Amino acid sequence: MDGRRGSGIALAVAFVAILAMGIILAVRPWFPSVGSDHGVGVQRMLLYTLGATGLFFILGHLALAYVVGRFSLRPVAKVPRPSGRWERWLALAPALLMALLAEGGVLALGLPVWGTYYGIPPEDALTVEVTGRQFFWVVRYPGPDGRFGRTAPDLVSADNPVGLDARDPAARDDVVLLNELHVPVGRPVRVLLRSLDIIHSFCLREFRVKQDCVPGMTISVWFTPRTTGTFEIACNHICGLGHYRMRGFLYVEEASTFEQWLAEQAPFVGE
Ligand SMILES: [Cu+2]
Repeated sequence: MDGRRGSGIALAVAFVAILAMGIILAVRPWFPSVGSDHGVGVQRMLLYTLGATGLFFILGHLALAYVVGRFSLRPVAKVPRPSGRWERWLALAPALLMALLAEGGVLALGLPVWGTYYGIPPEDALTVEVTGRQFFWVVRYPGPDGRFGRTAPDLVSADNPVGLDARDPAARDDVVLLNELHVPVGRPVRVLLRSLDIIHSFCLREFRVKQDCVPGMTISVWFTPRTTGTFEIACNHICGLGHYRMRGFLYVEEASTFEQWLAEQAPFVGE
């Protein structure tokens, strides 16, 4: 087999692989639809990353196929060797280009979204607290007073999943639910994330919301849901043998439906 035939076969294999990848990409929708404002920015960043790294992946493989096809069948002594300096540049230039295009692009597209998502939400935001536990989510609304009551670890029990302190006046109207989060559509929602045991990860994939819940910390993220419906709240961090069943539901409702629902919820302490 001569060098020309070898390179022909290598190129053919490379093109078949690219064609197969293209078909796979084309027939399968990759992402769930985007249901939040900041999610559009997250999506843009993900697609940019895929495009940039995908482009380098294909270029790298074409270069590899070319070199393999062109030089593999030649005796080693006849393969031209570049100078050391030229070799260093050949290694450095793609790395620099990759850093500039892929990492730089991700930072340019992602940092503003990051700043918004972790920043201070608008005044009219609804605040809810979500606490991860093995293996369920505890959702808490502050009630009409707008203040969350005090919680304490030693008050946590089977009947008191976040350890709400009934002696605190701010706790008396708090609403506590398990695996059930209701929010109004079109209004910013601030989620305060906590964990009572180990690290969990709060994930609303349609809204491009994902954040670890870390014991000892309260982490705030906010998003504005734009689509009504029922969505899954997944735990995105393997958190033990029951991780698979750590699953809640997010109900995005019209504002009036949400307000009515919230008004019907009995305060946790009063039960
Ligand atoms: Cu978990």
